[in-house]
Amino acid sequence: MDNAAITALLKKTFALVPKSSKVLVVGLGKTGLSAARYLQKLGFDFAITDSRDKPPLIDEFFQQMPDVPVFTGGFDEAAFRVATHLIVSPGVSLDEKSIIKASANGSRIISDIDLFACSVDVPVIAITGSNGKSTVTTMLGEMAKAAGRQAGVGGNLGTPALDLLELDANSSERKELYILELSSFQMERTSALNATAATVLNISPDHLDRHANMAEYAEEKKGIFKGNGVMVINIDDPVVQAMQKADRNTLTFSIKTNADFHLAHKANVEYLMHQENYLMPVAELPLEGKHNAANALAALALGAAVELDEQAMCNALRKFKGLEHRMQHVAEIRGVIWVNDSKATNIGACVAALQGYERKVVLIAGGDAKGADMNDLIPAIKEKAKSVVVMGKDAGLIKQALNGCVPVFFAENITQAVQIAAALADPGESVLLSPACASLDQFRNYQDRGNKFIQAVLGLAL
Ligand code: UMA
Ligand code: ADP
Repeated sequence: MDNAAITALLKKTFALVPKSSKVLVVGLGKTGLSAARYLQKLGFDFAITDSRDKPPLIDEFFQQMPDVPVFTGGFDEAAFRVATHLIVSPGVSLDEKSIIKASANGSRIISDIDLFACSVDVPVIAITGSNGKSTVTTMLGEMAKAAGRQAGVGGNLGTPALDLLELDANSSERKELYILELSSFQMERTSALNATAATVLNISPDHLDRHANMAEYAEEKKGIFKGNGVMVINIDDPVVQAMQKADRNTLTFSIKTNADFHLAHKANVEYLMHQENYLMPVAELPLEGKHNAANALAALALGAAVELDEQAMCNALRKFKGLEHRMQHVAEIRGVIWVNDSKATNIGACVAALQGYERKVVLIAGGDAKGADMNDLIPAIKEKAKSVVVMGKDAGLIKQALNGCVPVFFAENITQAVQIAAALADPGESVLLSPACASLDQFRNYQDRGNKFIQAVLGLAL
Protein backbone atom coordinates (compact mmCIF):
# COMPACT_ATOMS: atom_id res chain seq x y z
CA MET A 1 0.00 0.00 0.00
CA ASP A 2 1.45 3.40 -0.80
CA ASN A 3 1.69 6.12 1.83
CA ALA A 4 -1.08 8.23 0.28
CA ALA A 5 -3.49 5.28 0.48
CA ILE A 6 -2.46 4.67 4.10
CA THR A 7 -3.06 8.26 5.16
CA ALA A 8 -6.43 8.24 3.39
CA LEU A 9 -7.45 5.13 5.32
CA LEU A 10 -6.21 6.56 8.63
CA LYS A 11 -8.30 9.66 8.00
CA LYS A 12 -11.41 7.63 7.18
CA THR A 13 -11.01 5.16 10.06
CA PHE A 14 -9.69 7.33 12.89
CA ALA A 15 -9.98 10.94 11.66
CA LEU A 16 -6.20 10.90 11.91
CA VAL A 17 -4.78 13.56 9.59
CA PRO A 18 -1.14 14.58 9.02
CA LYS A 19 -0.36 18.13 10.20
CA SER A 20 -3.79 18.65 11.77
CA SER A 21 -4.13 15.80 14.31
CA LYS A 22 -2.03 16.05 17.48
CA VAL A 23 -0.79 12.58 18.29
CA LEU A 24 0.68 11.55 21.64
CA VAL A 25 2.61 8.29 21.75
CA VAL A 26 2.35 6.88 25.28
CA GLY A 27 5.28 4.68 26.33
CA LEU A 28 8.77 4.81 24.92
CA GLY A 29 9.58 1.14 24.59
CA LYS A 30 9.70 -0.91 21.40
CA THR A 31 6.08 -0.12 20.50
CA GLY A 32 6.43 3.61 21.14
CA LEU A 33 9.59 3.85 19.07
CA SER A 34 8.04 1.91 16.18
CA ALA A 35 4.95 4.17 16.28
CA ALA A 36 7.16 7.27 16.31
CA ARG A 37 9.12 6.09 13.26
CA TYR A 38 5.85 5.33 11.44
CA LEU A 39 4.29 8.71 12.27
CA GLN A 40 7.42 10.51 11.20
CA LYS A 41 7.57 8.70 7.85
CA LEU A 42 3.94 9.60 7.17
CA GLY A 43 4.41 13.24 8.16
CA PHE A 44 2.33 13.43 11.37
CA ASP A 45 2.76 15.92 14.22
CA PHE A 46 3.41 14.00 17.39
CA ALA A 47 5.01 13.95 20.81
CA ILE A 48 5.97 11.08 23.07
CA THR A 49 5.63 10.57 26.82
CA ASP A 50 6.81 7.95 29.30
CA SER A 51 6.29 7.81 33.04
CA ARG A 52 9.85 6.68 33.71
CA ASP A 53 12.72 9.17 34.10
CA LYS A 54 14.91 7.33 31.63
CA PRO A 55 12.81 5.02 29.43
CA PRO A 56 14.67 2.06 27.93
CA LEU A 57 14.88 3.40 24.35
CA ILE A 58 15.32 7.13 25.00
CA ASP A 59 18.88 7.32 23.61
CA GLU A 60 17.88 5.56 20.41
CA PHE A 61 14.88 7.88 20.14
CA PHE A 62 16.96 11.09 20.54
CA GLN A 63 19.37 9.83 17.93
CA GLN A 64 16.64 9.08 15.38
CA MET A 65 14.23 11.96 16.14
CA PRO A 66 16.05 14.83 17.84
CA ASP A 67 13.26 17.33 17.05
CA VAL A 68 10.25 15.45 18.42
CA PRO A 69 8.99 16.70 21.84
CA VAL A 70 9.53 14.15 24.63
CA PHE A 71 8.03 14.21 28.13
CA THR A 72 9.48 11.78 30.64
CA GLY A 73 9.45 11.27 34.41
CA GLY A 74 5.64 11.24 34.60
CA PHE A 75 2.74 11.52 32.17
CA ASP A 76 2.66 15.17 31.13
CA GLU A 77 -0.82 16.63 31.71
CA ALA A 78 -0.44 19.37 29.09
CA ALA A 79 0.62 16.88 26.42
CA PHE A 80 -2.46 14.75 27.12
CA ARG A 81 -4.72 17.83 27.11
CA VAL A 82 -3.83 18.85 23.54
CA ALA A 83 -3.73 15.32 22.09
CA THR A 84 -6.43 14.40 19.59
CA HIS A 85 -5.15 10.80 19.46
CA LEU A 86 -3.26 8.63 21.95
CA ILE A 87 -1.24 5.67 20.74
CA VAL A 88 -0.92 3.69 23.94
CA SER A 89 1.80 1.01 24.37
CA PRO A 90 0.55 -2.37 25.62
CA GLY A 91 2.55 -2.08 28.85
CA VAL A 92 0.62 1.05 29.87
CA SER A 93 -2.72 0.38 31.56
CA LEU A 94 -5.79 2.08 30.09
CA ASP A 95 -6.79 2.77 33.71
CA GLU A 96 -4.02 5.39 33.97
CA LYS A 97 -5.58 8.62 35.26
CA SER A 98 -4.18 10.74 32.42
CA ILE A 99 -5.56 8.36 29.80
CA ILE A 100 -9.01 8.20 31.34
CA LYS A 101 -9.13 12.00 31.54
CA ALA A 102 -7.89 12.53 27.98
CA SER A 103 -10.37 9.99 26.67
CA ALA A 104 -13.22 11.70 28.53
CA ASN A 105 -12.11 14.95 26.87
CA GLY A 106 -12.41 13.39 23.41
CA SER A 107 -8.92 12.01 22.63
CA ARG A 108 -9.14 8.77 20.63
CA ILE A 109 -7.23 5.80 21.97
CA ILE A 110 -5.68 3.67 19.27
CA SER A 111 -2.91 1.09 19.12
CA ASP A 112 0.08 0.34 16.96
CA ILE A 113 -1.96 -2.62 15.65
CA ASP A 114 -4.68 -0.20 14.48
CA LEU A 115 -2.09 1.81 12.55
CA PHE A 116 -0.72 -1.44 11.12
CA ALA A 117 -4.20 -2.62 10.09
CA CYS A 118 -4.68 0.60 8.08
CA SER A 119 -1.33 0.09 6.32
CA VAL A 120 -1.54 -3.34 4.70
CA ASP A 121 -3.42 -4.83 1.80
CA VAL A 122 -2.01 -8.37 1.91
CA PRO A 123 -3.33 -11.18 4.17
CA VAL A 124 -2.74 -10.86 7.92
CA ILE A 125 -2.85 -13.83 10.28
CA ALA A 126 -3.43 -12.96 13.94
CA ILE A 127 -2.67 -15.28 16.82
CA THR A 128 -3.59 -14.89 20.46
CA GLY A 129 -4.31 -17.15 23.44
CA SER A 130 -2.98 -17.65 26.94
CA ASN A 131 -0.20 -20.06 25.87
CA GLY A 132 1.50 -21.15 22.67
CA LYS A 133 1.28 -17.81 20.84
CA SER A 134 5.02 -17.41 20.24
CA THR A 135 5.43 -21.07 19.32
CA VAL A 136 2.56 -21.06 16.80
CA THR A 137 3.55 -17.66 15.35
CA THR A 138 7.13 -18.82 14.78
CA MET A 139 6.02 -22.23 13.45
CA LEU A 140 3.72 -20.54 10.95
CA GLY A 141 6.50 -18.15 9.93
CA GLU A 142 8.68 -21.19 9.15
CA MET A 143 5.80 -22.80 7.25
CA ALA A 144 5.33 -19.67 5.13
CA LYS A 145 9.05 -19.62 4.36
CA ALA A 146 9.02 -23.30 3.39
CA ALA A 147 6.02 -22.61 1.13
CA GLY A 148 7.93 -19.80 -0.61
CA ARG A 149 5.90 -16.87 0.78
CA GLN A 150 7.59 -13.65 1.90
CA ALA A 151 6.15 -13.20 5.39
CA GLY A 152 6.62 -10.54 8.06
CA VAL A 153 6.51 -12.19 11.48
CA GLY A 154 6.22 -10.20 14.72
CA GLY A 155 3.93 -8.32 17.11
CA ASN A 156 4.03 -9.38 20.76
CA LEU A 157 6.63 -11.95 19.66
CA GLY A 158 9.24 -9.16 19.61
CA THR A 159 9.42 -7.09 16.41
CA PRO A 160 6.66 -4.47 16.69
CA ALA A 161 4.07 -4.82 13.92
CA LEU A 162 4.83 -1.35 12.52
CA ASP A 163 8.51 -2.24 12.13
CA LEU A 164 7.50 -5.05 9.73
CA LEU A 165 6.04 -2.59 7.21
CA GLU A 166 7.87 -1.35 4.14
CA LEU A 167 7.00 2.32 4.03
CA ASP A 168 9.80 3.35 1.71
CA ALA A 169 8.64 3.41 -1.88
CA ASN A 170 11.98 2.00 -3.04
CA SER A 171 11.94 -0.90 -0.57
CA SER A 172 12.97 -3.96 -2.60
CA GLU A 173 11.27 -6.61 -0.47
CA ARG A 174 7.50 -6.96 -0.81
CA LYS A 175 5.74 -8.95 1.89
CA GLU A 176 2.96 -11.26 0.76
CA LEU A 177 1.71 -12.13 4.23
CA TYR A 178 1.94 -10.91 7.83
CA ILE A 179 1.84 -13.20 10.85
CA LEU A 180 1.23 -11.41 14.14
CA GLU A 181 1.29 -12.61 17.72
CA LEU A 182 -1.08 -10.38 19.70
CA SER A 183 -1.47 -10.06 23.46
CA SER A 184 -4.67 -9.27 25.35
CA PHE A 185 -3.19 -5.81 26.08
CA GLN A 186 -2.77 -5.16 22.36
CA MET A 187 -6.27 -6.43 21.61
CA GLU A 188 -7.99 -4.31 24.28
CA ARG A 189 -6.94 -1.09 22.51
CA THR A 190 -7.36 -2.27 18.89
CA SER A 191 -10.51 -1.80 16.82
CA ALA A 192 -9.45 -1.73 13.16
CA LEU A 193 -7.94 -5.19 12.67
CA ASN A 194 -9.78 -7.48 10.25
CA ALA A 195 -7.45 -10.47 10.01
CA THR A 196 -7.64 -12.85 7.05
CA ALA A 197 -7.41 -15.69 9.57
CA ALA A 198 -7.25 -15.52 13.35
CA THR A 199 -7.13 -17.81 16.33
CA VAL A 200 -7.47 -17.80 20.11
CA LEU A 201 -5.35 -20.85 20.92
CA ASN A 202 -6.67 -21.38 24.46
CA ILE A 203 -7.84 -19.42 27.48
CA SER A 204 -6.52 -20.00 30.98
CA PRO A 205 -6.01 -17.50 33.83
CA ASP A 206 -3.28 -14.89 33.15
CA HIS A 207 -2.68 -11.18 33.69
CA LEU A 208 -5.50 -11.03 36.25
CA ASP A 209 -3.61 -8.16 37.87
CA ARG A 210 -4.43 -6.08 34.74
CA HIS A 211 -7.83 -7.50 33.69
CA ALA A 212 -10.82 -7.23 36.06
CA ASN A 213 -11.70 -10.95 35.75
CA MET A 214 -11.49 -13.98 33.44
CA ALA A 215 -14.58 -12.93 31.47
CA GLU A 216 -13.02 -9.57 30.63
CA TYR A 217 -9.68 -11.20 29.75
CA ALA A 218 -11.43 -13.67 27.40
CA GLU A 219 -13.48 -10.85 25.87
CA GLU A 220 -10.28 -8.92 24.98
CA LYS A 221 -8.84 -12.01 23.31
CA LYS A 222 -12.08 -12.59 21.39
CA GLY A 223 -11.55 -9.19 19.75
CA ILE A 224 -9.05 -10.89 17.43
CA PHE A 225 -12.01 -12.37 15.51
CA LYS A 226 -13.47 -8.95 14.61
CA GLY A 227 -14.22 -8.64 10.90
CA ASN A 228 -14.96 -11.40 8.42
CA GLY A 229 -11.84 -13.58 8.20
CA VAL A 230 -11.48 -17.31 8.83
CA MET A 231 -11.90 -18.26 12.51
CA VAL A 232 -9.54 -21.01 13.66
CA ILE A 233 -11.19 -22.56 16.71
CA ASN A 234 -9.78 -24.91 19.35
CA ILE A 235 -12.82 -27.04 20.09
CA ASP A 236 -11.07 -28.62 23.11
CA ASP A 237 -11.37 -25.30 24.96
CA PRO A 238 -14.98 -24.49 25.92
CA VAL A 239 -14.29 -20.76 26.35
CA VAL A 240 -12.80 -20.59 22.84
CA GLN A 241 -15.50 -22.79 21.35
CA ALA A 242 -18.12 -20.37 22.65
CA MET A 243 -16.52 -17.65 20.49
CA GLN A 244 -17.49 -19.51 17.27
CA LYS A 245 -19.99 -17.73 15.00
CA ALA A 246 -22.34 -19.59 12.67
CA ASP A 247 -22.06 -17.08 9.81
CA ARG A 248 -18.25 -17.17 9.55
CA ASN A 249 -15.81 -19.42 7.69
CA THR A 250 -14.34 -21.64 10.39
CA LEU A 251 -11.59 -24.24 10.68
CA THR A 252 -11.54 -26.27 13.88
CA PHE A 253 -8.69 -28.14 15.56
CA SER A 254 -8.59 -30.65 18.39
CA ILE A 255 -6.24 -33.15 20.03
CA LYS A 256 -9.19 -34.97 21.62
CA THR A 257 -11.88 -35.39 19.02
CA ASN A 258 -12.73 -35.16 15.34
CA ALA A 259 -12.20 -31.69 13.82
CA ASP A 260 -10.92 -30.17 10.57
CA PHE A 261 -7.39 -30.61 11.96
CA HIS A 262 -7.09 -33.44 14.48
CA LEU A 263 -5.17 -36.56 15.53
CA ALA A 264 -5.86 -40.16 14.50
CA HIS A 265 -4.15 -43.56 14.70
CA LYS A 266 -3.32 -45.87 11.79
CA ALA A 267 -1.45 -49.11 12.46
CA ASN A 268 -0.53 -47.90 15.95
CA VAL A 269 1.01 -44.69 14.63
CA GLU A 270 -0.54 -41.38 15.62
CA TYR A 271 -0.91 -38.83 12.80
CA LEU A 272 -1.65 -35.14 12.36
CA MET A 273 -4.76 -35.13 10.19
CA HIS A 274 -6.52 -32.72 7.85
CA GLN A 275 -10.01 -34.14 7.76
CA GLU A 276 -9.47 -37.65 6.32
CA ASN A 277 -5.90 -36.97 5.10
CA TYR A 278 -2.92 -38.34 7.04
CA LEU A 279 -0.43 -35.46 7.04
CA MET A 280 2.50 -36.77 9.10
CA PRO A 281 3.21 -38.88 12.19
CA VAL A 282 3.09 -36.90 15.45
CA ALA A 283 6.37 -38.59 16.42
CA GLU A 284 8.12 -36.67 13.61
CA LEU A 285 7.51 -33.40 15.46
CA PRO A 286 10.75 -32.51 17.24
CA LEU A 287 8.67 -30.70 19.90
CA GLU A 288 7.39 -32.88 22.71
CA GLY A 289 4.12 -32.72 24.62
CA LYS A 290 0.49 -32.98 23.54
CA HIS A 291 0.20 -29.20 23.74
CA ASN A 292 2.72 -28.94 20.92
CA ALA A 293 0.66 -31.30 18.76
CA ALA A 294 -2.21 -28.84 19.37
CA ASN A 295 0.08 -25.97 18.38
CA ALA A 296 1.05 -27.78 15.17
CA LEU A 297 -2.62 -28.39 14.29
CA ALA A 298 -3.41 -24.71 14.91
CA ALA A 299 -0.54 -23.62 12.67
CA LEU A 300 -1.64 -26.05 9.93
CA ALA A 301 -5.19 -24.68 10.09
CA LEU A 302 -4.00 -21.06 9.89
CA GLY A 303 -1.68 -21.95 7.01
CA ALA A 304 -4.54 -23.71 5.20
CA ALA A 305 -6.65 -20.55 5.55
CA VAL A 306 -4.11 -18.70 3.38
CA GLU A 307 -3.49 -21.71 1.14
CA LEU A 308 0.06 -22.59 2.15
CA ASP A 309 1.17 -25.84 0.57
CA GLU A 310 0.46 -28.71 3.01
CA GLN A 311 3.65 -30.67 2.32
CA ALA A 312 5.78 -27.54 2.73
CA MET A 313 4.04 -26.91 6.08
CA CYS A 314 4.78 -30.46 7.24
CA ASN A 315 8.43 -30.11 6.20
CA ALA A 316 8.68 -26.96 8.30
CA LEU A 317 7.14 -28.78 11.28
CA ARG A 318 9.69 -31.59 10.97
CA LYS A 319 12.49 -29.04 11.25
CA PHE A 320 10.99 -26.85 13.99
CA LYS A 321 13.01 -27.38 17.16
CA GLY A 322 11.11 -24.89 19.31
CA LEU A 323 12.04 -21.66 21.03
CA GLU A 324 14.42 -21.03 23.91
CA HIS A 325 12.91 -21.06 27.42
CA ARG A 326 9.97 -23.26 26.34
CA MET A 327 10.53 -26.87 27.43
CA GLN A 328 14.18 -26.40 26.45
CA HIS A 329 16.44 -29.37 27.19
CA VAL A 330 19.40 -27.96 29.14
CA ALA A 331 21.51 -30.97 30.15
CA GLU A 332 21.52 -34.51 31.43
CA ILE A 333 23.68 -34.66 34.55
CA ARG A 334 24.18 -37.88 36.49
CA GLY A 335 21.02 -39.36 34.97
CA VAL A 336 18.83 -36.31 35.72
CA ILE A 337 17.37 -34.34 32.79
CA TRP A 338 17.16 -30.58 33.35
CA VAL A 339 14.51 -28.61 31.43
CA ASN A 340 14.12 -24.83 31.16
CA ASP A 341 10.49 -23.74 30.73
CA SER A 342 11.00 -20.23 32.13
CA LYS A 343 8.41 -18.85 29.68
CA ALA A 344 5.73 -20.70 31.70
CA THR A 345 4.56 -17.47 33.27
CA ASN A 346 1.06 -18.77 34.09
CA ILE A 347 -0.59 -21.86 35.51
CA GLY A 348 -1.84 -23.24 32.16
CA ALA A 349 1.70 -23.45 30.77
CA CYS A 350 3.05 -25.16 33.90
CA VAL A 351 0.21 -27.69 33.87
CA ALA A 352 0.80 -28.43 30.16
CA ALA A 353 4.51 -28.94 30.88
CA LEU A 354 3.85 -31.35 33.76
CA GLN A 355 1.25 -33.29 31.78
CA GLY A 356 3.83 -34.13 29.13
CA TYR A 357 5.96 -36.11 31.61
CA GLU A 358 6.25 -39.87 31.96
CA ARG A 359 9.22 -39.49 34.36
CA LYS A 360 8.97 -38.21 37.92
CA VAL A 361 9.62 -34.49 38.18
CA VAL A 362 11.13 -32.11 40.69
CA LEU A 363 9.40 -28.82 39.85
CA ILE A 364 10.92 -25.38 40.43
CA ALA A 365 8.14 -22.76 40.51
CA GLY A 366 7.28 -19.31 41.86
CA GLY A 367 7.69 -15.61 41.15
CA ASP A 368 4.86 -13.11 40.70
CA ALA A 369 1.53 -15.00 40.45
CA LYS A 370 -0.22 -11.95 38.89
CA GLY A 371 -3.38 -12.60 40.92
CA ALA A 372 -3.85 -16.23 39.76
CA ASP A 373 -5.29 -18.93 42.02
CA MET A 374 -2.43 -21.36 42.75
CA ASN A 375 -4.93 -24.06 43.76
CA ASP A 376 -5.32 -24.75 40.01
CA LEU A 377 -1.83 -26.25 40.05
CA ILE A 378 -2.70 -28.97 42.56
CA PRO A 379 -4.01 -31.82 40.32
CA ALA A 380 -1.05 -31.75 37.89
CA ILE A 381 1.50 -31.42 40.70
CA LYS A 382 -0.10 -34.26 42.67
CA GLU A 383 -0.01 -36.48 39.59
CA LYS A 384 3.46 -35.68 38.23
CA ALA A 385 5.71 -33.94 40.78
CA LYS A 386 7.74 -35.73 43.41
CA SER A 387 8.57 -32.46 45.17
CA VAL A 388 8.46 -28.72 44.51
CA VAL A 389 11.08 -26.04 45.11
CA VAL A 390 9.46 -22.61 45.44
CA MET A 391 11.01 -19.16 45.15
CA GLY A 392 10.10 -15.49 44.64
CA LYS A 393 7.33 -13.17 45.79
CA ASP A 394 4.49 -15.68 45.77
CA ALA A 395 6.42 -18.78 46.92
CA GLY A 396 4.29 -18.84 50.07
CA LEU A 397 1.06 -18.92 48.03
CA ILE A 398 2.18 -22.06 46.22
CA LYS A 399 3.25 -23.78 49.43
CA GLN A 400 -0.05 -22.86 51.04
CA ALA A 401 -2.04 -24.17 48.07
CA LEU A 402 -0.16 -27.48 48.01
CA ASN A 403 -0.90 -27.87 51.70
CA GLY A 404 1.42 -30.82 52.28
CA CYS A 405 0.29 -32.93 49.27
CA VAL A 406 3.94 -33.07 48.10
CA PRO A 407 7.11 -31.92 49.92
CA VAL A 408 7.81 -28.21 49.30
CA PHE A 409 11.21 -26.50 49.80
CA PHE A 410 11.92 -22.74 49.85
CA ALA A 411 14.85 -21.26 47.88
CA GLU A 412 16.17 -17.68 48.13
CA ASN A 413 17.21 -17.52 44.48
CA ILE A 414 17.52 -19.61 41.32
CA THR A 415 21.03 -20.88 42.13
CA GLN A 416 19.85 -22.19 45.48
CA ALA A 417 16.73 -23.65 43.84
CA VAL A 418 18.94 -25.60 41.42
CA GLN A 419 21.12 -26.87 44.27
CA ILE A 420 18.11 -28.02 46.29
CA ALA A 421 16.56 -29.69 43.21
CA ALA A 422 19.87 -31.44 42.45
CA ALA A 423 19.82 -32.96 45.92
CA LEU A 424 16.18 -34.08 45.53
CA ALA A 425 16.25 -35.61 42.02
CA ASP A 426 17.35 -39.21 41.50
CA PRO A 427 18.75 -40.67 38.26
CA GLY A 428 15.93 -41.32 35.80
CA GLU A 429 14.01 -38.26 36.97
CA SER A 430 13.75 -34.70 35.61
CA VAL A 431 14.06 -31.24 37.08
CA LEU A 432 11.71 -28.78 35.43
CA LEU A 433 11.82 -24.99 35.82
CA SER A 434 8.21 -24.10 34.93
CA PRO A 435 7.42 -21.28 37.32
CA ALA A 436 3.66 -20.66 36.66
CA CYS A 437 4.51 -17.05 37.56
CA ALA A 438 6.03 -13.94 36.01
CA SER A 439 9.71 -13.31 36.66
CA LEU A 440 9.80 -9.56 37.29
CA ASP A 441 10.00 -9.79 41.10
CA GLN A 442 13.52 -11.30 40.91
CA PHE A 443 14.69 -11.04 37.29
CA ARG A 444 14.81 -8.60 34.37
CA ASN A 445 12.49 -10.88 32.36
CA TYR A 446 11.78 -14.56 31.70
CA GLN A 447 14.85 -14.83 29.47
CA ASP A 448 17.05 -13.60 32.33
CA ARG A 449 15.43 -16.17 34.67
CA GLY A 450 15.96 -18.97 32.11
CA ASN A 451 19.56 -17.97 31.43
CA LYS A 452 20.42 -17.85 35.15
CA PHE A 453 18.81 -21.28 35.55
CA ILE A 454 20.90 -22.68 32.68
CA GLN A 455 24.05 -21.16 34.15
CA ALA A 456 23.35 -22.71 37.57
CA VAL A 457 22.55 -26.11 36.02
CA LEU A 458 25.70 -26.14 33.90
CA GLY A 459 27.63 -25.20 37.05
CA LEU A 460 26.49 -28.52 38.59
CA ALA A 461 28.28 -30.48 35.89
CA LEU A 462 31.69 -28.98 36.76
N1 UMA B 1 5.49 2.64 30.63
C1 UMA B 1 5.11 3.81 31.18
N2 UMA B 1 4.21 3.76 32.19
C2 UMA B 1 3.65 2.59 32.61
C3 UMA B 1 4.05 1.38 32.00
C4 UMA B 1 4.99 1.45 31.00
O1 UMA B 1 5.57 4.89 30.83
O2 UMA B 1 2.80 2.61 33.51
C5 UMA B 1 6.49 2.74 29.60
C6 UMA B 1 7.77 2.07 30.06
O3 UMA B 1 8.55 2.96 30.77
C7 UMA B 1 8.43 1.72 28.76
C8 UMA B 1 7.29 1.61 27.81
O4 UMA B 1 6.10 2.08 28.44
O5 UMA B 1 9.31 2.68 28.34
C9 UMA B 1 7.23 0.14 27.57
O6 UMA B 1 6.24 -0.17 26.81
P1 UMA B 1 5.67 -1.62 26.87
O7 UMA B 1 5.71 -2.16 28.26
O8 UMA B 1 4.38 -1.57 26.18
O9 UMA B 1 6.78 -2.47 26.13
P2 UMA B 1 7.33 -2.46 24.66
O10 UMA B 1 8.80 -2.33 24.74
O11 UMA B 1 6.61 -1.52 23.80
O12 UMA B 1 7.00 -3.98 24.28
C10 UMA B 1 5.67 -4.33 23.89
C11 UMA B 1 5.29 -5.64 24.56
N3 UMA B 1 5.37 -5.50 25.99
C12 UMA B 1 4.30 -5.66 26.80
O13 UMA B 1 3.21 -5.93 26.38
C13 UMA B 1 4.50 -5.47 28.27
C14 UMA B 1 6.23 -6.73 24.11
O14 UMA B 1 5.76 -7.97 24.62
C15 UMA B 1 6.22 -6.82 22.59
O15 UMA B 1 7.18 -7.76 22.17
C16 UMA B 1 6.54 -5.46 21.99
O16 UMA B 1 5.62 -4.47 22.48
C17 UMA B 1 6.42 -5.45 20.45
O17 UMA B 1 5.10 -5.61 20.04
C18 UMA B 1 6.51 -8.54 25.68
C19 UMA B 1 5.58 -9.04 26.78
O18 UMA B 1 6.04 -9.30 27.89
C20 UMA B 1 7.33 -9.74 25.17
N4 UMA B 1 4.27 -9.23 26.52
C21 UMA B 1 3.33 -9.76 27.48
C22 UMA B 1 3.33 -11.27 27.45
O19 UMA B 1 3.76 -11.88 26.45
O20 UMA B 1 2.83 -11.88 28.44
C23 UMA B 1 1.93 -9.24 27.17
P1 ADP C 1 3.02 -17.46 24.66
O1 ADP C 1 3.66 -16.65 23.58
O2 ADP C 1 1.53 -17.53 24.54
O3 ADP C 1 3.49 -17.11 26.03
P2 ADP C 1 4.88 -19.66 24.15
O4 ADP C 1 4.85 -20.41 22.88
O5 ADP C 1 5.96 -18.69 24.37
O6 ADP C 1 3.46 -18.99 24.37
O7 ADP C 1 4.90 -20.70 25.36
C1 ADP C 1 4.75 -20.21 26.68
C2 ADP C 1 4.62 -21.34 27.66
O8 ADP C 1 3.45 -22.08 27.40
C3 ADP C 1 5.77 -22.33 27.60
O9 ADP C 1 5.98 -22.75 28.92
C4 ADP C 1 5.23 -23.47 26.73
O10 ADP C 1 5.81 -24.70 27.05
C5 ADP C 1 3.75 -23.46 27.11
N1 ADP C 1 2.85 -23.80 25.99
C6 ADP C 1 3.09 -23.71 24.66
N2 ADP C 1 2.01 -24.07 23.95
C7 ADP C 1 1.04 -24.38 24.84
C8 ADP C 1 -0.32 -24.82 24.73
N3 ADP C 1 -0.89 -25.00 23.53
N4 ADP C 1 -1.01 -25.05 25.88
C9 ADP C 1 -0.44 -24.85 27.09
N5 ADP C 1 0.84 -24.46 27.26
C10 ADP C 1 1.58 -24.22 26.16
